Amino acid sequence: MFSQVKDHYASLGIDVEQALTTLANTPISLHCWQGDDVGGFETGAGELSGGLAVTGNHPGKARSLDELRQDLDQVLKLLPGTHRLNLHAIYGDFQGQKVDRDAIETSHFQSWIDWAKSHGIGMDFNPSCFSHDKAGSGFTLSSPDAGIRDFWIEHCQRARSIAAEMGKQLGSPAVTNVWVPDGMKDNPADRQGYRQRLSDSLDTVFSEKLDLAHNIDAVECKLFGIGSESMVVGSHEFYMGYAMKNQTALCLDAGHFHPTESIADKISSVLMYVPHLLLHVSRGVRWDSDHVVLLDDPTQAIMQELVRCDALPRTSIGLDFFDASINRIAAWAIGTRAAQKALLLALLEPQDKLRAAELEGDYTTRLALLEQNKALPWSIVWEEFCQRQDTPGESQLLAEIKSYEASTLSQRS
Ligand code: RNT
Ligand code: ZN
Repeated sequence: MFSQVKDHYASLGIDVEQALTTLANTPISLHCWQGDDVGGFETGAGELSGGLAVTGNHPGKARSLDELRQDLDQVLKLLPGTHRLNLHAIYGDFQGQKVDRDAIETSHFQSWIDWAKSHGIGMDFNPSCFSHDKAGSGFTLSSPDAGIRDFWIEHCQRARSIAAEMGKQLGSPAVTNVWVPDGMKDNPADRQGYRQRLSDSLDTVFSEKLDLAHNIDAVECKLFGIGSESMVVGSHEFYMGYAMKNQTALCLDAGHFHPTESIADKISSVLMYVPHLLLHVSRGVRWDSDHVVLLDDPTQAIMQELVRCDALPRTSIGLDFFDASINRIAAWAIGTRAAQKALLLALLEPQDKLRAAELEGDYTTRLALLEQNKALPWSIVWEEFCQRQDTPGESQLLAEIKSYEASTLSQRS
């Protein structure tokens, strides 16, 4: 069956083997925070804040580092290809000690680095500028209080050094993504003051030059959050300007724009001026930015742009969603696989023909080819990919998840 399908694609000018090789070589960075509802493992951890909210109480949430690793092991078995782990600073191995954010060190993350090494995967990292007393006012790096700013600057600087050490030990640069929740519920009187302070703080955070072979800095914007409806200091314009000026990577989160605004259209523009792109593949629904990724039109559009712009070598693909109303392993696996399926579909487009038709002004052919492509038997190619990678196909996925739920998740109470 597969070989017939492959021949059919070949007759349309599409190289299936090439697509599968690219797919296998494109890691997705798994966000650790889907496993425990963005809780983390700090000793005496406080409430989730910074406008982040997780709803649902499906049983089986990881309560410890060991449980989270156990879950990640399971998720990796459900995913074809080789992936990465995207860790937040609050997920350190703190061994029951109270380690404040301005005191984190590589030693607190060494067991994660070892874990990643044993799996042969890379890591990415994030300072955690939320769920903390010193973020209680809603401001961190842009706070009018110099003491608060300095605290978070120290945290972010340490996060970069830890990430560089991860990258060095694992032989693959860690992308360190700075996202801060800073913003205002109601109309500010001095937007510019906040933005100037954020810019100055970031300059200090990034002042130490790190080897790009070990660490890549990224900054993430947001349109609004719960409690920051009127202004987010780190808006799209702010960070696009900052990333261009300072040549950092820019993070685009699919859920951080107006509901009809697509990040797909931004990729070709942004990559003209910034060296690297980080994606938080996510799904916005009305005011929420973090639903489980689906094989839907926005996700396909993102992957199409990455392929059509030949942007994969300069893009890190991460995920960002958290759903506690369903089995968390299922959320991870289904969301990641949806992103991979969207990428596969994009890799199976007849690019040359589409471009030729477009350049000739033959938009009829362009439209017809795109529609025809949707009806091609791509799912056979996906099943072949899963089989070659020794991972469950679509029809086996749920049974695997249910069996892990019965054997492991349901034992956690
Ligand atoms: C929040 C940002 C950010 C966080 C994670 C936990 O709106 O999207 O990326 O979701 O860092
Ligand atoms: Zn995000």
